[in-house]
Amino acid sequence: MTRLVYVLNGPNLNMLGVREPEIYGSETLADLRTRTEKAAAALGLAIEFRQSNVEGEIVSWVQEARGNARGIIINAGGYTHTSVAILDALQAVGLPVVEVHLSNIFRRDQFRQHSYISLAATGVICGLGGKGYELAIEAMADILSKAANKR
Ligand code: DHK
Repeated sequence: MTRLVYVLNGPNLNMLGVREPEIYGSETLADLRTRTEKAAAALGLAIEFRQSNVEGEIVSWVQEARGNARGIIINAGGYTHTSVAILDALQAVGLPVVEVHLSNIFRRDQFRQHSYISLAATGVICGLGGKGYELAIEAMADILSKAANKR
């Protein structure tokens, strides 16, 4: 059976390609989607790739993932540093979470160096641009295989 993983992207990630390319790179969100889909297909995962600028919509997608998906990969954009609501949703659904950021948030503004999302994440990948999404898929495939072996 194909294992489905939600890949959720937060605010302003729809602006990739235009938005501060020196920080976020020149790839568009569509490019990231293609990369992520290829990496997932190679490992036998299916993905549901989405982006929203609206916090509550992301909360609803996290809730929707429960029962539909095996895990969640999330780049919550600016909500990473502010959203107790997204953290609460991730903790409520209890699925494995891999957090990803294009930029190295630890080399940036102080306020970006704290992530609410990390409190729910098995691991965090940051600073590697679009490659981070491929690595997140690999990490999720490992997490899911280990969980399946324990059953
Ligand atoms: C994306 C954003 O939109 C920022 O608000 C975060 C993250 C970093 C990224 O690097 O992908 O601070």
